[in-house]
Amino acid sequence: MSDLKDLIRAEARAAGFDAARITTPDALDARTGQRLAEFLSAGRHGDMEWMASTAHRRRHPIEVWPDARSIVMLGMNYAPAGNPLAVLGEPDRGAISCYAQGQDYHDVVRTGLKRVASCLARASGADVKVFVEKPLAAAAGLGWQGKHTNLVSRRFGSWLFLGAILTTAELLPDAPETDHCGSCRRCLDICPTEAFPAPYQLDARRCIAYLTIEHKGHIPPEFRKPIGNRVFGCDDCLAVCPWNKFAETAHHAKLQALPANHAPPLAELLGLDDAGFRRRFAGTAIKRTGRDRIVRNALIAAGNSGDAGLLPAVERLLGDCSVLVRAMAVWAVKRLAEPDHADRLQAQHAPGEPDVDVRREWVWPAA
Ligand code: B12
Ligand code: SF4
Ligand code: SF4
Repeated sequence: MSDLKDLIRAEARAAGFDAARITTPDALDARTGQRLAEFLSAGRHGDMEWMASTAHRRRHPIEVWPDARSIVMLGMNYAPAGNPLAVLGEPDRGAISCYAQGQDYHDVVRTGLKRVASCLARASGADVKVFVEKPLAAAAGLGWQGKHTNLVSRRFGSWLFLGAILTTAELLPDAPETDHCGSCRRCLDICPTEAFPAPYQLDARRCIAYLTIEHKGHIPPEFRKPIGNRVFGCDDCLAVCPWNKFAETAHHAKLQALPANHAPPLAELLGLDDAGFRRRFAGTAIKRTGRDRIVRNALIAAGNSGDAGLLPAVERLLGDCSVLVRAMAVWAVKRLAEPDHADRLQAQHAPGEPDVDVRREWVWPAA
C-alpha cells in the first residue's frame, strides 16, 4: 500500500502537482452537504444554476461513486512572481486575476489528473474518477478552509489549484489539517464588495470573481465603483493571507503569466471584436467568458479610470451589438465625459435605443 502511495506521489510530481495526499470518502461529515444546501437556499450562487442542479451529486463523494474507497487530493501551486495587487494602482490597465494569466488552468489540472489517475489504475487494477472538492482537500491534510473559504496551505499559502481522484483502491489515509486562521481576518476586511456575510461564508453574488467572470447579466450599480480596474477575477482576499509568506513562485511552465495577459491596457480591451478576442485569449481561462463580458468589465474599469483619453474608445461602443456592452458604455461615458458632451451623446443615442436596460442607464445618474 505504501509502495502505491509512493508511486502516486512520484507520478503527481511528474505531472506538475506540488502536493498529493490521501483521504477516504467517510472523512467528510454531514455538515459539508448541509452547508452546500444552506449556500444554495440563500441564493448565494447567483445565476450559477449548475450549482443547484448538480447539488445532489456534490453533497458527498459517496453520491458521486458509492464504490470509492480512497481519494487522492492534489494541489498545484500557482503563486504569482510579484505582488498581484500592484496593478490596482494602474487605472488605465485591466487587472486580470493571477490564476488566469497563464494557460487555462482547467486544462492544465485536468491533464495532470488524468495522468495520475491512469498511473494509479494501471498499477493497482482499481477504477478511478476525477473530481474537485475543498472540504476533501482539508480532510486529506492539504490545508484548511480559510475564512475566505478557499483552501490555505502552510507550504503554499492561498495559491493552490485543487484536483481529486476517487478510486476503488484501498490507500492509507493521511492526517487531516486543522484551522490556522486564529484571530486573523485580513481577507474579510480587504474585500472591496463586502462579499463575506460571516467568516468562512461567501455570498458569490457580491464577489468580483463571480461578477466579472460568471455573471451573464448587467453588473448591479452598487458594485461598479468597488470593481475598480479588475476586468477578470480578483486576488485581494488571497493576496493578503499571511500564510503566503511561505509560498514559492509557481514552477509549472503552463501556469506562468503570459506577458500579454499581465495588466493589458484598457484601450486594447475596449477595441476587441469577437474574432480579435478569440485570437487574443486563445488557450486561456479568459476565453471561456467571451468577448462581451470582458468588454463590459473593461468599460467599468474605463469609467473608474478618470482617464478622458479613453472616451473615444468608449463612445464607439455606444453602438455595439451587445446590450451588456452598450449599457456599460453609457455608464462609462457618464463618468468620463463633461456633462454637456454626455448630454449631446444621450440626445444622439437614447431616442433610438431599443433595449430597456440601456435606456435606463441613460436616465440614471452615474453613481
Ligand atoms: C463556484 C466556484 C466559485 C464561485 C463561488 C466561490 C465559493 N467560495 O463558493 C466564485 C465564482 C465566486 C469563485 C471565485 C473564486 N474561485 Co472558485 N470555484 C468554484 C467551484 C467551481 C465550486 C465551489 C463551491 O462548491 N462553492 C459552494 C460552497 C457551498 O462551498 P464552500 O466554498 O466550500 O463554502 C462553504 C464553506 O465555507 C462552509 N462553511 C461555512 N461555515 C464554515 C465554518 C468552517 C469552520 C468551515 C471549515 C467551513 C464553513 O459552508 C460554506 C457555505 O456557506 C470550485 C471548484 C469545485 N468544484 O469545488 C472553484 C474553486 C473553489 N475556486 C477556486 C479559485 C482559485 C477561485 C478564485 C480565487 C478565482 C479568482 N481569483 O478570481 C475566487 C476566490 C473567491 C473566494 N474567496 O472564494 C479554487 C480554489 C482553490 C483553493 N485553494 O481553495 C477552486 C477549488 C477551483 C480549483 N480547481 O482549484 N469560485
Ligand atoms: S475574490 Fe475579491 S471580491 Fe471575491 S471575496 Fe475575495 S476579495 Fe472579495
Ligand atoms: S487571511 Fe487570515 S483569516 Fe483569511 S484565510 Fe488567511 S489566515 Fe485565514
